Amino acid sequence: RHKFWETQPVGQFRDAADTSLPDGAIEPPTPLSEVRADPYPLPAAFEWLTCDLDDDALLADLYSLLAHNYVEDDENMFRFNYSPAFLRWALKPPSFFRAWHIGVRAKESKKLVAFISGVPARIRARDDVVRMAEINFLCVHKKLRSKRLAPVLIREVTRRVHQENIWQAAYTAGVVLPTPITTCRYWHRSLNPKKLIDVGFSRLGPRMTMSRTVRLYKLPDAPLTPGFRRMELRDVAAVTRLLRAYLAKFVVAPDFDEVDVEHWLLPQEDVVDSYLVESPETHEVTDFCSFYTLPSSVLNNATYATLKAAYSYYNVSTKTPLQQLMNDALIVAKQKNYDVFNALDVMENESFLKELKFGPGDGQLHYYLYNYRIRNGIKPSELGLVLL
Ligand code: MYA
Ligand code: JJ1
Repeated sequence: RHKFWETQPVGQFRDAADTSLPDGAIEPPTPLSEVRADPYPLPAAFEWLTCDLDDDALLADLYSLLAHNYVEDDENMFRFNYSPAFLRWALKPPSFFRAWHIGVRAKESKKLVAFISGVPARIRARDDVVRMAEINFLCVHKKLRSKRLAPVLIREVTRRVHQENIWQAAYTAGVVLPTPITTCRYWHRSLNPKKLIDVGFSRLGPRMTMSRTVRLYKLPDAPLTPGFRRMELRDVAAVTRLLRAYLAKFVVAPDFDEVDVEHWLLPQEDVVDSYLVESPETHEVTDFCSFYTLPSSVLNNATYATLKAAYSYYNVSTKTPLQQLMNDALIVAKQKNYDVFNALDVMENESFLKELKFGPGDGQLHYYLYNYRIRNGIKPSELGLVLL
């Protein structure tokens, strides 16, 4: 059934019932001298290209490949449209490896036709902090689909990760592969319901008019919690303490230090936004919320070309109730002209989704680990990891 995935060190569907297999690495590391030294062969018309994302022309080519060929919804109405600035942020975290930004181009035209990337991360599974690669942005041009290029890209990124003495990876996909550690649902909170309905992202509910719908999703003009403000560089230490304490509660979560927090959570316009609550009395940072910006192209609509979507990222509440904190996140997103606020049912998100008028989407997101078994998997609420 899975000619490629059956050959890989991932949980196999046939082992699902076997409770004797232990948690942890599925196969041991091999000596670095045994890691294949040269790139896997590509079909003759193509060549590997290690991408320099500081090169604006190359970044524009990657942006364009993804804007035209990356992930769509099940009815092909929308396609993710990651911005160049977002791609640079996502692919150049602290200690990134340039060799893990892997393109394939046509030898003759030099056109970029496929891509896969990894970035390094420390991810904790139960009490085991593991150096991993986070694999993302796997993309093959629409004209080159179903030619078994994806397995070559995956083997090549695996080889380059192994060369750094890293033997595990984390990734997400909309498709079912062997074997998810958990399966999450997307939830959506309308901020601009009229546009969402016009582009076919959502529908007018039964017995609802447009004006009733607009009223239903109305939000205040400014955040309600006293002390709610944008995160700044001076907050990195406090946010790191809050986040580390919170993520410790989950079975699988990133192990963030201050360097990671500065990169992944310090606000960058139209890339990532973070807010916190600073107590007006004690000036203590007690709560934190964040979202990243991922527009989608609207395919085949005469009026609108893109949807501006915010995606819930990491949120921590110790004093402000999570529901109130996320309501303030919705308010700032609305003020910044986002059309929709999306969230997965990870961490404690279930506790606010329905109350804040999120509705379940038609998409699912499956989470995977490579060469790491977690017996029986976990529940979405036990997952403390959000990939971009
Ligand atoms: S998920 C986002 C993936 N991208 C898209 O969905 C964009 C639109 N689609 C495409 O560009 C293509 O359809 C892709 C497949 C490139 C997805 N993850 O070349 P093929 C397997 C893993 O003939 P194509 C993300 O970025 C499929 O089951 N495997 O197919 C995370 C089959 O294998 P098998 C996938 O459609 C990526 C084989 O590929 C996926 O032309 C994590 C068919 O290949 C998928 N999303 O191209 C990658 N889709 O026969 C794994 C299909 O066995 C990382 N397949 O069923 C693993 C860890 C590596 C590092 C390890 C370090 C230690
Ligand atoms: O965005 C998604 N679905 C939308 C649009 C559906 C259009 C028709 N297919 C959706 N809308 C309903 C919203 C409604 C708002 C008011 C309240 C009730 C709900 O459901 C879905 C997620 O739900 N997105 C996708 O399908 C995109 C792909 C998701 C898989 C991503 C794989 C990522 C790989 C990462 O590395």
